[in-house]
Amino acid sequence: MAEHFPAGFLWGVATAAYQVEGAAREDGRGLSIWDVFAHTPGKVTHGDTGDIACDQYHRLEADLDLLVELGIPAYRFSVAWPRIMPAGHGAVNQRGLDYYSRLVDGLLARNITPMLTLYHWDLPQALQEVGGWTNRATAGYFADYATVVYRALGDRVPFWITLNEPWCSAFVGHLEGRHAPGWQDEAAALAATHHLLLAHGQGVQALRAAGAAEGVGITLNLAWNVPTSDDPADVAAAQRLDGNQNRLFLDPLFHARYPADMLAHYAPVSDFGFVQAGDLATIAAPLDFLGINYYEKHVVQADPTDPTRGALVLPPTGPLTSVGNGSDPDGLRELLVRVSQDYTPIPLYVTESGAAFYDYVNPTDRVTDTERIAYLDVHFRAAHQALAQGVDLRGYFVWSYLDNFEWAMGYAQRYGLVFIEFGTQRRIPKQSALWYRQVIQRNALE
Ligand code: IFM
Repeated sequence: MAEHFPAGFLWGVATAAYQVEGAAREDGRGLSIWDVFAHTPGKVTHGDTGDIACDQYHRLEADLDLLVELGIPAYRFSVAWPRIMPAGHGAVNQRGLDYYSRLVDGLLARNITPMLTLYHWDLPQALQEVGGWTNRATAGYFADYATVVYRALGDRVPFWITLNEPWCSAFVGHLEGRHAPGWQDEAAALAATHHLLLAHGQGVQALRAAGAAEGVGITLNLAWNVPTSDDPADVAAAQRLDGNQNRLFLDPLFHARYPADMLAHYAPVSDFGFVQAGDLATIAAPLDFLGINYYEKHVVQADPTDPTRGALVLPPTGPLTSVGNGSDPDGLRELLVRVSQDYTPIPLYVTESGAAFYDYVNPTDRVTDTERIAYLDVHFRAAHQALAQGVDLRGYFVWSYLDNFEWAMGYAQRYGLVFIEFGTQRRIPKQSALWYRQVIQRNALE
């Protein structure tokens, strides 16, 4: 029996500016923390950078035409803050706005719905030099930037996502050091968390003031954490990971408070003195939708040797993706149900879900990525089950449209529905892209 999705369910694909655009030094774009990080020896596999990436900046029309050919109804992209405000605040670079205006017009002319993310990790380097996300002022600059972008594109873009995955910006960037700015400082990660959330809240205020009566949201990457046993130590470890990655963001956004267990857990490193009166009310301003990115279930074991959260994520079992993730669609269903039951009744979108595999172009010039089809199929089914359980899920965006710059893993990992031959920039739709087109046409799974 076919599993049908509701009429109007929004199917799409997603990308982010630094991962696909290239043209890193063109038309007045300023430097971002990722330009600096990627150009620092040893930070990215093979020394790859986003200087050229998929060259979408120069190949925009062809990439938009390919979306039509693949039958994609919605495109989630991000705006590069340093293209719009090269110094992070102050002077606006009109050529940057013009590029995104062309992108949005190009989508609308092709009947493709734009979903815009304001911040997908490419902080202007000039702001990093005065503390980046550990500096409270960055939140205010973000709100100014949001106003500028909304004034330019607000009449044409129906979906506005303030931040993509603030957990990664805060913790992968400031504690693990695997992402820009590459710090390893837990107190800094916590300050960054708060200032990112504050930027979101002030950004929402700015968007509303500029006229966004609807279509404003944020995207969180949530993980499903389950203890490996019912030993209380394992249960507590799973709770800590859940607290760090999920509740540290969901609670302030939807309950206007930081979780008590996280405040207690982090007390030795931070007193959360960066939280000022009124901040939590700003952060918890009503939203119109929530984006959820889902990639991982964590099976968690207590680990007293882990200095940060006393937890070990056990290696996943079963078939693995090329970045070593398992395929755990149940986690997606569980998260969607949990968020809608415990946090918010607003519409949800899966704003990213996908997998990297060792794709290659075979002698008949095809990419037969059957693993990706299987992965997407079971995750779409999980989304369908969540709908059946009453979740107000409105759409699903596959990560990613194109193979692209996968941050610290450079071009070594391929998440795209479309294969990119990076030397020539040739685009080759994978079998999964053709399969996805059929899912979208039928609005159903076979
Ligand atoms: O490529 C990233 C994306 O930028 C944010 N979410 C996860 C993806 C895959 O790692």
